[in-house]
Amino acid sequence: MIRLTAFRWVPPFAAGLVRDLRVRWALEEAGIAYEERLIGQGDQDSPDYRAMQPFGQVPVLEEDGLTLFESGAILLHIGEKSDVLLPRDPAARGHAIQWIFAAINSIEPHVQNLSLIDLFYPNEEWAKLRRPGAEQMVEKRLDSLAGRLGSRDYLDSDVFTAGDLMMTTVLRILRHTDLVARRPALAAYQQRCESRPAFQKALAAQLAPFAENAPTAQAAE
Ligand SMILES: N[C@@H](CCC(=O)N[C@@H](CS)C(=O)NCC(=O)O)C(=O)O
Repeated sequence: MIRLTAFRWVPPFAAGLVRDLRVRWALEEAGIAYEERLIGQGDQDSPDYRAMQPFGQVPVLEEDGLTLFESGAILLHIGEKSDVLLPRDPAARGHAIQWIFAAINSIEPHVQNLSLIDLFYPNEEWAKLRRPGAEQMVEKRLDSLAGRLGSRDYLDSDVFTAGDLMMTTVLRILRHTDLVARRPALAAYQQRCESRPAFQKALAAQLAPFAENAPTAQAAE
């Protein structure tokens, strides 16, 4: 059975955004059962874990002796098992893969940059100076994305693919802003993708251990 490594607990600002969500969602869309291995901060630097994930991050997928890190690579791997994620038609498949890369390569770096400034360094002088430019870059990318989406339901056609899955998880990182909400077509698109039962199951599965393992006030002292 597939084993997915995820965090046992993260602070609320990260809950629902951790990148194993993409993998859980893909597995749910593909109808593939999995078990989870939950790790804590101390585990990230262990030699055993670094052998699987050189950067000490999540997610990691293990399947029949294969170990994979990088959510994009994992999504492509799962996509091979599911026509829902990667359509059989070569052009549609190519486009789905194209949108996965667009999400993680053309949009996520800017979104992540803004999120780091806002969530980790909000009071730093350099961050206050950098933020307007960082936000402008995100706006530019979102405008282009909204322009391309137009009145379509999904990025490439009227059918959901792994490209939409990845793009939705990237847009979610902006939830502390109104940048998506200010673009109604994008907001509706995100909502459309998130209303899929597979997403709802994946999100609930990521959040469940966080609730169970939340540090108590006493332990946090
Ligand atoms: N490019 C990697 C990024 C993975 C990543 O950023 N994981 C975060 C959680 S969303 C993490 O493990 N952060 C902890 C750390 O970097 O120490 C992927 O897509 O899998």
